[in-house]
Amino acid sequence: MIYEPSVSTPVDKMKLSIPDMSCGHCKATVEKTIAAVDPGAKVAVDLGSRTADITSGAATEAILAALKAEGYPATPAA
Ligand SMILES: [Cu+2]
Repeated sequence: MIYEPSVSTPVDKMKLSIPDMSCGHCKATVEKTIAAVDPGAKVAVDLGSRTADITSGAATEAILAALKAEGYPATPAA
């Protein structure tokens, strides 16, 4: 049986490269910023590779704009 979660908004997975993220404080700021855009977003920050895996119904552009405003310019990572 195929499990199909029922969601009211389209949810996308995205991976972002956030090169200016270097410590736990940055990680917290990035998580807080993304939560401000989409409180339901799931965020997994990897400080080692300076990337974040995000599952969110928010537009990628909205998240990128919010991160840039907080001082963490990000780009979609492959
Ligand atoms: Cu930091």
